[in-house]
Amino acid sequence: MSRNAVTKALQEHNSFLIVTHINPDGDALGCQLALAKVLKRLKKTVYLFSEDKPPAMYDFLPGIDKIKVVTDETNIKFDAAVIIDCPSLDRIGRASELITNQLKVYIDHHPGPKHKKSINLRDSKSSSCAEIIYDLCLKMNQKIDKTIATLLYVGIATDTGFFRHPNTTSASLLVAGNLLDAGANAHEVSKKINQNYSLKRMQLLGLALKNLKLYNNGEIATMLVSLNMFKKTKTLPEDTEEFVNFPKSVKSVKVAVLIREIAKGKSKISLRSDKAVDVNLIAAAFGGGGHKQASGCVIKGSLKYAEKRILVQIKKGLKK
Ligand SMILES: [Mn+2]
Repeated sequence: MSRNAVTKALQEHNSFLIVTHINPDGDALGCQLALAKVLKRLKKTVYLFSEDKPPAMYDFLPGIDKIKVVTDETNIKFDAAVIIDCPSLDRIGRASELITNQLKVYIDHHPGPKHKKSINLRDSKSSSCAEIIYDLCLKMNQKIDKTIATLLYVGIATDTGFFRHPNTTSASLLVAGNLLDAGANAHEVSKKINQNYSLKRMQLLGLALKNLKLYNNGEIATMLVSLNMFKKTKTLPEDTEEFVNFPKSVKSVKVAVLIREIAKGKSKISLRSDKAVDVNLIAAAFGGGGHKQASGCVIKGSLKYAEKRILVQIKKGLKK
């Protein structure tokens, strides 16, 4: 039902703002760019904005330079806003200032609310938004060319942790297979995303691994990254992407926690779990969110304070 509503809205409007969440990931960026390409084929005007500059590891995505960061000078006119990969406008940062009374189309695979006076395409069975955009392309009879195939493949591959996370389904593998047939190159994508560590990033990982700690009989693992470590290794918070997989790799661990000091007294937390614990609920207790097995939040306070608070909440979750 809502898939039809979305394709109708895409066909009937002439100009679009396509936005996604702060700290965009492979799914967010891949979908933004793939949908933009389809809309441009249909002779629509498309604006792409992001709160944050896309991480450098995604520089290889075709068209990535078309995604602009919102500034005070940003002044655009459009008929409809497509909000991808996030449940609400408070996750898109300043791009929300650009949206006034235009139609809003939400395309997402996270659990979230049904927004009034908007089109809501929310499909939490899909591994990624890329899987949903793939469907929309077929519905609109849009050819999946090599560029679109690559962009959507990046979305599915990164959101499923390269087909390892619990959201990997036969449907996501089938779509990924079709994308390879359409010209995406699995090896190239994996190489560009997974084997792109700089020496300084490896050194940061070394420092972080040194303080990996286990709690609750080994069921919880935490890894802390301080401002000082960033400074010592000349790295940025974006250099910790995927670090949380290391504590998650310890055999006994059910919940892995990466805590990064992003400013003095401000700690950013990434949570990963196996099926035993819903980390979306844990993150929500601190105003964050995400999925059952992957979520995040920010806690005001030092690394140690944030660790203490999150451990209490996780232990509660493990008891359930
Ligand atoms: Mn996603």
